[in-house]
Amino acid sequence: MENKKFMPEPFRIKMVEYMSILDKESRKEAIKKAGYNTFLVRSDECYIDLLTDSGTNAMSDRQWAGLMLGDEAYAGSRNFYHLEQVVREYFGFKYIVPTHQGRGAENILSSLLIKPGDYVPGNMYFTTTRFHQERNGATFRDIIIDEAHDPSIDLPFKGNVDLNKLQALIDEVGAERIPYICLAVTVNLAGGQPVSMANIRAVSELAHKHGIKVMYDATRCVENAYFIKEREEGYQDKTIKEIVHEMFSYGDGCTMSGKKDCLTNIGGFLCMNDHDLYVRATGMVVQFEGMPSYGGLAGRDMEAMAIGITESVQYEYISHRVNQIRYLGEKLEAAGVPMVKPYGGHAIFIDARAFLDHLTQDEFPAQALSAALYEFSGVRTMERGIISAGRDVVTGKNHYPKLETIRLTIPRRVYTYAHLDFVADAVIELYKRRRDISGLKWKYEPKVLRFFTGTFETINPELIKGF
Ligand code: PLI
Repeated sequence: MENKKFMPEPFRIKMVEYMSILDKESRKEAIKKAGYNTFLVRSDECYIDLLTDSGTNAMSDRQWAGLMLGDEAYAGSRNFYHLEQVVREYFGFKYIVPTHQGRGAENILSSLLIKPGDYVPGNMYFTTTRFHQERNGATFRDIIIDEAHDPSIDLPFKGNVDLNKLQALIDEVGAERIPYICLAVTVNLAGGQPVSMANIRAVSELAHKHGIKVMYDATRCVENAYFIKEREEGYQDKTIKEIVHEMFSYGDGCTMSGKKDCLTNIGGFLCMNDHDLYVRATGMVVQFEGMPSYGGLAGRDMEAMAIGITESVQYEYISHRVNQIRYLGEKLEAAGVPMVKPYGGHAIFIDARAFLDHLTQDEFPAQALSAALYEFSGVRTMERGIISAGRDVVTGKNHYPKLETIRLTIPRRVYTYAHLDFVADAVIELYKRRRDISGLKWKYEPKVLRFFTGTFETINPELIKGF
């Protein structure tokens, strides 16, 4: 029985949180009031909330118990030393600087390593990560394999770096203008796609040959390790902990959003092996986050993060997590819903361009689909397409990403297979009515990270005709 394809949740429920179920008219009003931006819908107006897996994790009884062990001293909290010990043991980096969340670490790393005119290559952009790189004067260069931009290509390691692209950049601008490579494991915007250990090793070799640092975006590193165990020759008998440790052994440091794979609701950190960089990072953290022994976090949050890391590498936890995504993906695929393949580690990405093939990219198909799914069912998702991609900082023109998707992001340990059945039914029903969905146009376009707070109007009189 323990070999069933979809084993039930590997936890039982000790505390419950009731969800809101709004009627159709209230949902229509809510999404209109939010300017057709699901980021601006109130949490109480959502039924199943798949906006993000960031900070939405359910903590375990052990983590809640850990909160009571919070040492809220301004300096030298014992929870910091616990976190430091766990990160050293599991990630293998020498130094750790806690931050309030991932972008706090990105801010410090980018400010310390980038000079104006530099280039930062990465395996696809992430919104906040690229923002900090550009804010410090760097140009981001996408060096992911071409296949990652095609939703239909099914490859085991679609997050891999194209080494020729990396070499070409080094030849073009010179290694001295590339302070580091940002290597994301997994790649969020490619659909949660993993990087193979062989590719990590090869990137590290090439980068280090030219004196370029390898800094991981470790946000979803446990999910990456799970895919390596499942898909890469030679790793089947290794533990997730061993694989995570090996992945990081090839690099120089990382930024981490603890709100994802550390199984907490807040927190992050920056790691490095270089002592000088660590000293400079502590100089920055005191300016922007707090003492190097808390970095914007309460002691209890650091404790929860330390415990969360140890739980995240448990096989029962991570295999269930990835299988939940797969379960939802298989249901949608059976109904012909177009999706990014293969299914990633944290979310299903629906191909909004194919779903709403009557709209052009300038009519914001992903934004419209995300709004329509909310209106139709109360399920909240996130646009990951032209709105998230923003404008070129130099020309001011829109980026036109090949991937125009909505992300159905599964929070960790929060929803059950029964919830996913509801989500699948909602998407499949909406797919039958896809031609009724209107495109959108801007009402207010913010200058920075516009997807968070931008608002829209429908092009047709109704978002979903006749609904
Ligand atoms: O949200 P932060 O500041 O803790 O982390 C920023 C961040 C960095 N890298 C990656 C790959 C992320 O996915 C990420 C945040 N992601 C969010 C908020 C998400 O919804 O995917």
